[in-house]
Amino acid sequence: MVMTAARPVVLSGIQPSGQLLISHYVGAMRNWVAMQDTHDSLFMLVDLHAITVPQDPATLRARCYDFVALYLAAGLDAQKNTIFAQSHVSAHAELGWILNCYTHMGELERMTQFKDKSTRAGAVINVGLFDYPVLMAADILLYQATHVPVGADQKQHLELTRDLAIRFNHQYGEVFTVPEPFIPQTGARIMSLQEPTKKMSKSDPSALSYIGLLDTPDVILKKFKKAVTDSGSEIRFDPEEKPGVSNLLTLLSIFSNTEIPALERHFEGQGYGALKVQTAEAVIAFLAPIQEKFAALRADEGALDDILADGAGRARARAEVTLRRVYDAHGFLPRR
Ligand code: ATP
Ligand code: LTN
Repeated sequence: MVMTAARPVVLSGIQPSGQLLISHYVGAMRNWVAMQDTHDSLFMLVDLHAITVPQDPATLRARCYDFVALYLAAGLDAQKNTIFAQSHVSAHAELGWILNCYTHMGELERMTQFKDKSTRAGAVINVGLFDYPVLMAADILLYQATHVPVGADQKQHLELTRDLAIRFNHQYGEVFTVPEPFIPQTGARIMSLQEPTKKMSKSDPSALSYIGLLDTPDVILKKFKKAVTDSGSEIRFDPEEKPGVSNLLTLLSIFSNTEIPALERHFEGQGYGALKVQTAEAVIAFLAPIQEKFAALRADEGALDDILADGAGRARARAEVTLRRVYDAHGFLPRR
């Protein structure tokens, strides 16, 4: 029998609480695609997390199909990866409950995402929003993930996941793998096009602040043309002094696959207008084939359901193994 070394396990997900944006692609999905050949990988539609803020059921359902089709269109292969919906695997909610019993209130009170979301004007603060990072820890620990590819904003949640795993293992032995964040060197925090000191985000009330993966070329060009830039006229990468220009340079660098110093030389003597138009053109060209594939995939919801059913079956089998060990560690009676 040939023994093959176990591949590192990668797991990540995005909440279908708004459109998928170029920032999600750059901060997270790009790495998912890059890791699928070398890692044992699971990618989720994090629908249980999405309802920590109010969602309209019909919109959520449609958006979930959009997400799966976009995951595939962006390059994830349903054969190589386990692609599934979090709500299809009940072990997530079950382990989330268990981990609640090991999480301190103060640890959750410190979370910047909770502080941001709970202090927004008109925010309804439910317990789920507070508890969000514990469910995320359950998502990761259930599969013994070694690497979690996310943007910089998720680092604090991953630190909590690691702390919970270490705390649990200390009490019960080596039940969980302690995961590492996998955060890109460039593009880990893409900024809003309207307020370049804030991160680009799908829940931003201004659609001008973000670019959706499904935005049309006209809309993309319009949004980049309206992007807020900085005082002065020089095109130079300097996130402190020139956050708007630096954000555009980061995007252009990633979507045109050109180093930033080369871009700075290219734009010598040119104005902000040229930078905006060329960034828009690079994004439009990059998204065109993804949007074309998306249209074909999205048209067949039955096929997308099949992919999710297959993914959930595989995920469930793996998650159950961890959950049984956790229940057993507590002295719960065996299920016959
Ligand atoms: P919401 O506004 O609903 O909180 P969001 O737009 O901030 O959502 P998330 O669903 O929290 O996005 O994030 C999905 C993934 O994309 C995570 O890995 C996250 O780190 C990454 N990500 C989110 N925003 C950015 C950003 N501005 N730049 C880079 N990566 C990002
Ligand atoms: N909190 C993450 C979404 C998320 C996630 C996960 C990411 C939920 N569970 C597990 C990685 C691994 C966010 O992006 N807002």
